[in-house]
Amino acid sequence: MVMESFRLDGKVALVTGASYGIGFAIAEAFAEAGAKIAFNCHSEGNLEKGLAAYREKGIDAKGYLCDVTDEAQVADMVAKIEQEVGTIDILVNNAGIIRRIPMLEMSAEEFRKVVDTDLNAPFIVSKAVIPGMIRKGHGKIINICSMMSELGRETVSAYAAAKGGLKMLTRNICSEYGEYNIQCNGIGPGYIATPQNAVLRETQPDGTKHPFDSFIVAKTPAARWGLAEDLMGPAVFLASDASNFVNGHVLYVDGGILAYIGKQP
Ligand code: NAP
Ligand code: GCO
Repeated sequence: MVMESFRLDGKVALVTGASYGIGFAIAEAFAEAGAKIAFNCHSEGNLEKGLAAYREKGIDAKGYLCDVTDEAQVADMVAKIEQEVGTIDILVNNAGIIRRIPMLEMSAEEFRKVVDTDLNAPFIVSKAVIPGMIRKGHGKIINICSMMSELGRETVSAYAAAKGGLKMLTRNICSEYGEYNIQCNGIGPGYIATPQNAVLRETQPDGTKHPFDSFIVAKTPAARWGLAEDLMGPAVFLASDASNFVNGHVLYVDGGILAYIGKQP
């Protein structure tokens, strides 16, 4: 019954930063596979918008205001989810930020803020959720990594350092908790068209495409930006029993970027 192993019926999933964007698409896919959805963000306005968006999709998601970098808020959120939805079976550490600043112009505070959100927070949230997974005898943690878990580029030093660290945190959670039937894997999206990179896709004043837009299309064998929907199937796979012997792996969903030197100009 291999197709049954991809179902998430009866499972409780927490997707952080999921009022829109990649997190929302992953949570939508989990709901379609049968999971109960909890999500958070850290702005009241986006929480209401997110709840409305889930309702529009017919999903009874529970939303929580929580800054994932704040241990007390995370502990409070997890406790509320356990009371209101159930003990968490699936965690997606999706919440994240990026600051595109040349390193010599970036303050240590700005660097710390990115690392705090993109690396320290997945540690904090995973630490809050793993005890419940151990009690239940199973768990799935999916860390949303990046091309920058493998590659650098100008202006994203903090983000690349954090996402590289997140790849290794993924492997370490696998190593430390695999014996409790907890699988921790990463998804490494390529360039996915979301608000996070809208600035890199803006049409230029002369009506031409943003140079970065053309650059990414030339670097991607699929010759297109990814869509959040492209991550739905891989996320369901890594959240389901179909991946119970997959652990410590980062699944790159990038249209082939990491395999490709790029189209000749
Ligand atoms: P996005 O559109 O910028 O959404 C980010 C989400 O994270 C928002 O819901 C935001 O909530 C939430 N968030 C940020 N800081 C938070 C905090 N301290 N506490 C709680 N929530 C917080 O980003 P995205 O493109 O969907 O990306 C989602 C994840 O995928 C990120 O980890 C990103 O690094 C990663 N990723 C993105 C791409 C891409 O091309 N888009 C590719 C690879 C990896 P608010 O709305 O309340 O601010
Ligand atoms: C950037 C982009 C990337 C994507 C993603 C690629 O400025 O290069 O925002 O960092 O967000 O991480 O996988």
